[in-house]
Amino acid sequence: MLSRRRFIGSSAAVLAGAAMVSGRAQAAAIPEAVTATAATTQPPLPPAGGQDYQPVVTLNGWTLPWRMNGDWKEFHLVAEPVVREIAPGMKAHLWGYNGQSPGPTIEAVEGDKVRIFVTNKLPEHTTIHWHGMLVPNGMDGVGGLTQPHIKPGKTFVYEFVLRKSGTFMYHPHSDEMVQMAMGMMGLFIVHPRDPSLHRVDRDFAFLIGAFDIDPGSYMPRVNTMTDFNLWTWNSRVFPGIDPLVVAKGDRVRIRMGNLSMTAHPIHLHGYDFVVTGTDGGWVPPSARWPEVTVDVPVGAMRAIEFVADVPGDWAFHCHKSHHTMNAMGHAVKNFIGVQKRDLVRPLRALISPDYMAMGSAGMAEMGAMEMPMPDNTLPMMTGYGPFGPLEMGGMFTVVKVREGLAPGDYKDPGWYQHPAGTVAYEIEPPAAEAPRASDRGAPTASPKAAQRGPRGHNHQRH
Ligand SMILES: [Cu+2]
Repeated sequence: MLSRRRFIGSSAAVLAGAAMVSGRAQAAAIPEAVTATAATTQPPLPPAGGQDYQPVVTLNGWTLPWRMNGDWKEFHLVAEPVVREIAPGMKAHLWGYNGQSPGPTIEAVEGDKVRIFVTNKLPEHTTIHWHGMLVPNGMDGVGGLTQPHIKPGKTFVYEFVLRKSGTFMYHPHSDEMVQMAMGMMGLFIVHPRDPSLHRVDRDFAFLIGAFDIDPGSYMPRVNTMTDFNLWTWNSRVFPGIDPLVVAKGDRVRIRMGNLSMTAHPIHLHGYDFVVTGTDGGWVPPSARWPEVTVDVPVGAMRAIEFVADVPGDWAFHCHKSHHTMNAMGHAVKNFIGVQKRDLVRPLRALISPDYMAMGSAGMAEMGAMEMPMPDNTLPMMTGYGPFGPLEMGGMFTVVKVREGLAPGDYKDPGWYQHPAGTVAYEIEPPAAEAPRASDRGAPTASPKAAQRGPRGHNHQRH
């Protein structure tokens, strides 16, 4: 999926030999920019050049290839308009880097000298700020404060030494509200120089974002402050977010960075985990405690770890229930208990022939319905599992823990096959009516229940 045209190999070799050439002269040979066109999770990029680390898997994303130039690792980011598939059935016209939003993940090692070329192909100026990283002030990327803005068509070079390992982000600090609302962000992972430190078997990473895109349209509203309608992980929503596939027994890390406008309490089923890192660095073991939900504040990263010792399809989602929904009108009234059936005909005459009487018993029916929708939009709640509709959207995916997966096998293994006798089941007849507080002293049956017979009136409904 990567259109990886070859780097300018000859000039790299020549420059590597010319050790006396100054940084600025070396920088004149810009590495070619590698781009991605698809939103599928790419296999991790194994370490090269004698370095050892467990490479990250960027959910629905990819890692940016680099080249050595002397003792510098060189990367090339291109800020540009992109088309991102948010989920099958919807594409958004965003701004990003190297063909996608978010941009490619940059991966390097503590102590590395990195040189990052940033070419601006946007219609307005931009910069890149290296969030959480310890850089010289003039490399901090704050347009107007630490550097001039990068004008359209121009290329700037950032050079710094990676002073600590951890999970970081990059994003513009230039017309920031607009450029982040348009999807400009990326991950920057720095692995420890000692490969035995903080080692895990599978290491996943994604960025948390939000867009406000009217159904039937393609561009985010960039002035929206709170009322977003697409809650995204790496600019994807359920059912477009790939599963996190892990082998039973693996030590798993999931790194999450939040560049949206609100906090996200991210919840994992089936396990407790510890927060092992923030964008400030690694959390000392003595300061970790077990959790099942971690709130990821705005402008922050959290890395969680657990040992995947229980196979299954474990839900993994934001716990704000509106954030596991796709585009919806917030003016929808609560019709629970209202019998709309008799009103459908007059309402269809009044509103639209497509009007459907919905919501009298809740909104679950929306998870399975087929209603005419505008082009380029997604159902509010959608997706099917082995037992029926999932009624989810937005920030939801599944951690799939399986026995016997080979290291590096991230292929979707399909739905979990539950061992016999381990799935919640229906019984017949229904349980007896519970005693009420008003029955104090007579807990066996109220006089009313006695009139209905031993099974209670619930049975009549079957
Ligand atoms: Cu959320």
